[in-house]
Amino acid sequence: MALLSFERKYRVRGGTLLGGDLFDFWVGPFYVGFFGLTTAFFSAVGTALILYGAAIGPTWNIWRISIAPPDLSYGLGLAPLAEGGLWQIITICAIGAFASWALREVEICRKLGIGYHVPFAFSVAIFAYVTLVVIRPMLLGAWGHGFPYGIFSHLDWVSNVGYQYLHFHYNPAHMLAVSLFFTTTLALSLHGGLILSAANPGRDGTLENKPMEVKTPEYEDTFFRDIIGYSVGTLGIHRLGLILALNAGFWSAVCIVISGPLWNQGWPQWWNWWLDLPIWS
Ligand code: 07D
Ligand code: 07D
Ligand code: U10
Repeated sequence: MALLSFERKYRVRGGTLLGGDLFDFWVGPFYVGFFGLTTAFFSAVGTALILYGAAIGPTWNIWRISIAPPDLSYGLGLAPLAEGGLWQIITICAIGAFASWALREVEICRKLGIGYHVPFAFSVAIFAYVTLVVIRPMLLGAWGHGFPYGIFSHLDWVSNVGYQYLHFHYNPAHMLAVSLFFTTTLALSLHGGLILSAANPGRDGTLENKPMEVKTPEYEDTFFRDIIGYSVGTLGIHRLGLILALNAGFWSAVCIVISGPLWNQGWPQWWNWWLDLPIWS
């Protein structure tokens, strides 16, 4: 079914979580819904506050604009706007916008009668962000442990926090997260490569040089059986890809939330448990 005729069939009322029929309409290609309005609201307020923060700040250089969280001395209290209060309100707007976006995805899934896999996956990214700016700062007792909102300044934060634990690569959950990110790109490149090789197998190499036929999943399975002895299957690779990617985000959240709340020495020292095993003595 062509996209436009499918949209005519699909663009009917229903499936909303909140607001009933009131916001159940589209603007151009975008489904609106109650959560579309809340997304627009939180994004507009958050962006306006970032612009205001830039206006009262020292630079309009896009790389260097930065909205910093409050000083550690404010603890978990509220700070004046120019001293981290903006960061606090922007954080609320960001969480409001991300959560609204996820719920708008849920409403669209309900309308289409498909599973909630995509909003679930986005929720893992939101969880990583909330871990950085809410959960870990609360466990450490100060909003000042959140990262600043700026392109270069957030990189400075990552580097500084990394060196605060001497060598962040020795964080075992960071190792797991990094390996999962690498595995995710490996899996996507294998999958993208395999699908294109079967869907667009090229020309037959004869004088006529005719395009060859699209190959079936049996060919895809056989390629991996021949090369590594096993094929995870055409549905399986999507399950695997999702599980790898979600775990990359999840273990990232774990690696930062344990840095400080659970372990406050350098990460290399954590490995002393190995040297301390009783079997060596
Ligand atoms: C391609 C989808 C499109 C999204 C894009 C991002 C903004 C920010 C705001 C001027 C894959 C849009 C950007 C809306 C503009 C202001 C105030 C997604 C795609 C194109 N980072 N990070 C980037 C964010 C954190 C780290 C780039 C966000 C943590 C490192 C972009 C968050 C840590 C590097 C960016 C966030 C961290 C980057 C490209 C939130 C650990 C880079 C992102 C909300 C996770 C890279 C200059 C990208 C870079 C980079 C955005 C959080 C580390 C500016 C929105 C604190 C080491 N980050 N980041 O392609 O070039 O994502 O930086 O948590 O090297 Mg970051
Ligand atoms: C938080 C983004 C959430 C985004 C959301 C959506 C918009 C809308 C609109 C485009 C989690 C935002 C949307 C704004 C945009 C439009 C229209 C994703 C988030 C909700 N590290 N490290 C990680 C590596 C080192 C350090 C994670 C590698 C050094 C610290 C990942 C290397 C030191 C932290 C990772 C490396 C160090 C991390 C990041 C290599 C520094 C974290 C991914 C090869 C000296 C962070 C939860 C992530 C973390 C993190 C990878 C090196 C420090 C596993 C590959 C040794 C302090 N590092 N790292 O989390 O775990 O994404 O955050 O050297 O805090 Mg690291
Ligand atoms: C996949 C796939 C697959 C496909 C696919 C894909 C995965 C096999 C079949 C998809 C993949 C791709 C297309 C590849 C490329 C994608 C990426 C690399 C990922 C990254 C994506 C991007 C960088 C693009 C990001 C773009 C976005 C998010 C769009 C931006 C949208 C907007 C700005 C509008 C958002 C809509 C909202 C908020 C809801 C509706 C609102 C409006 C329409 C605006 C109007 C507003 C109102 C009516 C409300 C009024 C405002 C209010 C109340 C607030 C006012 C407040 C004030 C204070 C002013 O597997 O299959 O193919 O394709």
